[in-house]
Parts: sequence; C-alpha cells; structure tokens
Amino acid sequence: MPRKVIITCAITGAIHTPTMSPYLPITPEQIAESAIGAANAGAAIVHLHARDPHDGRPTQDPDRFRQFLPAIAAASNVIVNITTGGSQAMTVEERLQPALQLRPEVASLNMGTMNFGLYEMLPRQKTWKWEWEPAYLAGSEASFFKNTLKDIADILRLCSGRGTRFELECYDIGHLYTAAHFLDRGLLQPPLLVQSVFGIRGGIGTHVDDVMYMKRVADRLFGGEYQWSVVGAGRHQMTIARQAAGLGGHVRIGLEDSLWIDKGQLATSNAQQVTKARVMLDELGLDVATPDEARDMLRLKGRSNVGF
Ligand code: KMH
Ligand code: ZN
Repeated sequence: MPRKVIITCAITGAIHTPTMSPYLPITPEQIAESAIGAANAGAAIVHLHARDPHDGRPTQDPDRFRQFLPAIAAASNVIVNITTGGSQAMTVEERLQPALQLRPEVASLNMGTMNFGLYEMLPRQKTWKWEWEPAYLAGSEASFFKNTLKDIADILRLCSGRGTRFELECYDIGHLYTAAHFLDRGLLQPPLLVQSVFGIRGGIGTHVDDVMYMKRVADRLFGGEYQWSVVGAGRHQMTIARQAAGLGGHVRIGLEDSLWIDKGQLATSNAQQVTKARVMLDELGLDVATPDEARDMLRLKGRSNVGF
C-alpha cells in the first residue's frame, strides 16, 4: 500500500503583507474560504493565523480566530492547527491566547529564540498599501523571535492540559535537540510532529544537504517516535517538499510561506498549491492522508474536543 502523506496548508501567516499578493487571505471570510478550499483540495491540516480585516496586520486577538474557526469546522473535517508564533512583534503571552482559549487539536510551537529576517522582501515593492508593511519588514532586522526555554515549557504545560498537541517548528538542528530535551522532561509526548523549516533568514538553509542532515539528526534523536514534515520558504517550497516526500516525510505548503505557484507566478489560492503538491505526490507514487488518517498518525484528541 502506498505511504500516506499529510499535507498541511498554512493559510495566511505573518510573513507576507497585503501589498505582496492580492490573493493573500485577510478577512475572516477570506481565511475561512481559503482554508476550506485547501481542505477540499486535500490538506489534512490547516495552520491558521489571523489578520486585522481593515489593513491585514497580523493579530492574535482570539475573537478574530472565533470569526473564522466555526465556519471551517462546519464545512470540513480538516484538522485545525492554531499558531502560537503569531508574529515576532508580539509578546509570548499574546501569542498564546488563541490556542489557550480555543483548545485546537494542534498548535504550533517554535523551538528556539532566533533571528527572523524579513527585510529582504522590502526592495520587491515600490509602493505599499499600508504604512505598517515596510515598517514591519524593516523592523525584523533589529529584532528577534523570542522563544526561550521557559516560553516553550509554559506553552507546553498550558496547552497540553487542554489536550492540544504540537507542530514543533524547527528552524535549525539545535531546535531538534531542544525538542529532545522536552521529551526527556516529559513535557512532550510521542509521536512528535517535527516541522522542519528551511530558508528563513536566521535558520538553516535550503540545500539538499540541509534537508538530509535535519532528517538524519531527527531519526537519531526520535527514532520511530515522530512524524517528519517540511516547509521550504518562498521559491524553495515545492522542491523541498518533493525531496522530503521522497525521504518518507510529510509536506507543508501554503501562502504563509510562499506566495508562488511557479517561477514569477503568484499562486491564486492555497488550494492551487495543495493541488500542485498532490500532483507531485502522485508522481512519486504516494497517497494523501485524510484528516482522520492524520489524526491516527499524530494521536490527536479529535475534532469534537476543541473550543470552537
Ligand atoms: N511561517 C513559519 C516558517 C508559527 O506560526 O508558529 C513559521 C510559523 C510559526 O508558522
Ligand atoms: Zn505560522
């Protein structure tokens, strides 16, 4: 039987800004519609951030999440994954609130404090729709993404108590060792979902050796007790997904991490990227996991136990 691959689709995120693509979902209606479209196209998990519907600025106001989560849950069996990363401009306390209050099956958890440079996208636009956009991107050069060991432990304790499991965002090899540390402390329970992120300025690169090395170290640290998934930033999205799928991994795609469908061509929806990933997996002789198959693989609590 062909192996089942979990497709996670990250719908809008906090990396890109409204001027960069007219297809980036902003309002609650757009986020819901895009998430449902991605699920219908074959995503088993949708990773969700919220934005201010007025100007597209990232927000972690739980009420904004409440404006789109019920619509997604009513229309689809998809697994909802809520960010605890938010954006690097927010406090950890603020970032935690949506996952804490809404008790999703999965929440993201960022495995280390790091640089997270977005300023290289500045020269790509001549004008901006909103003043906050260039200021936000420029600010990333002198700031950092705070995820101390205590932040991680606090998020683990608080969310695990509500039955939420974690998408462990690992941007470098050291983050795998941090995950192993929390496994040793009993704050994480297997099976882990290790989401290796390639190509963020401040994290590991996108070379084929980087992908291989992440996999080798994760195999050594976690043996059979983890599911491995990958995100390639920007134009590296599909090449890294293909490489990892061939190595036994799962894939994350979506407009959060790449606005593109092909060289120089904007993706018009999240569903379009999911469909492209499906075709790629098909060519490799792999099947796509349904949400329930993904729930089994990740031992999730089930969609009837969430708070929305
Ligand atoms: N955009 C990813 C590289 C989070 O939401 O917790 C990082 C991310 C973080 O998805
Ligand atoms: Zn995210």
